[in-house]
Amino acid sequence: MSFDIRNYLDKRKEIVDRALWEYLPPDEAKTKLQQSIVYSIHPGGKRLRPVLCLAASELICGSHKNALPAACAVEMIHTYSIIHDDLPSMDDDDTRRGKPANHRVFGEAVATLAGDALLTDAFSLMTEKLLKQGVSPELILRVVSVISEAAGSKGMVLGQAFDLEMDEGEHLSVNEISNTYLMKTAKMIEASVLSGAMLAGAGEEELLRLKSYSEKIGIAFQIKDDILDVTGSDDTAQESREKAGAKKHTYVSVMEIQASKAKVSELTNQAIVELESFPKDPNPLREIAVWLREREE
Ligand code: GRG
Repeated sequence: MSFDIRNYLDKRKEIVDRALWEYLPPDEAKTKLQQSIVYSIHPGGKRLRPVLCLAASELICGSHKNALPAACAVEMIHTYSIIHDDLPSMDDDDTRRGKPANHRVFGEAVATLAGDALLTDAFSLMTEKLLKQGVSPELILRVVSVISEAAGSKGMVLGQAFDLEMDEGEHLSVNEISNTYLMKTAKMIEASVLSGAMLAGAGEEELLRLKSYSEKIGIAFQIKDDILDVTGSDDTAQESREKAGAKKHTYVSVMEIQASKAKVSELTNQAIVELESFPKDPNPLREIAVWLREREE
């Protein structure tokens, strides 16, 4: 019987949603800051990063129990990044996920603080839960190190700084654009997969393969995002076309659509090859890579 990826994604998303609801309960959000946090964390989006974290853990040990706090942490960091990304000093977006952007509802100062809080609380919540679950402090430190490095000035934040240069119309080569995507998007995807695998007891060889898998799907995911911005018919795609105008360099503006689609396929195939040594069949990480290549939103 074929693997039902939609059902798999929905079930894992539900688990993440429930855990985030418990970590950040909306009915306890009394202050403006707390309301701003829950506004962006619930109901959230695809929950791709936490689902990858759970899937990587299941691939290694058959369970996602220890990975769940890390899954919530990467989603909280992702949520911080999109709140800040929408700010007037960054992309200056009015909407996110079909509703007004956080700063449009709570103001710029509170939105900035909500992002700051989500980034910091991600680590305190994760370490507290993992310690309670009996995970060793050494392993927790290793996971903190992987996630913080991916989020910070050598990862996502650096990628955002490169992205601002792309916004200014500075001409970048295709390699520079790919490197921006690696930093801005793939590094957090990589940290999601690696943290899940580490908490499941993966060995060094397995981690190397998963690192390569996630860098490839991460870059492919961002190129696919560019493609959907050009071909998509929803409001977000239209808004992003209008905002980018002719100025912003993206993979698609430099390489054109067909070559960009070919690159997404090539990276997806290479990512899947990295999974060959994992005996599990069906392998949800493989199915997620295919789903990301085929997605229409
Ligand atoms: C420190 C002020 C300050 C800003 C930093 C780090 C940062 C802002 C922004 C990161 C850039 C960023 C948002 C990268 C991710 C790009 C991306 C593909 C976002 C959309 O991810 P999806 O499709 O979103 O997974 P959903 O809505 O499904 O969660």
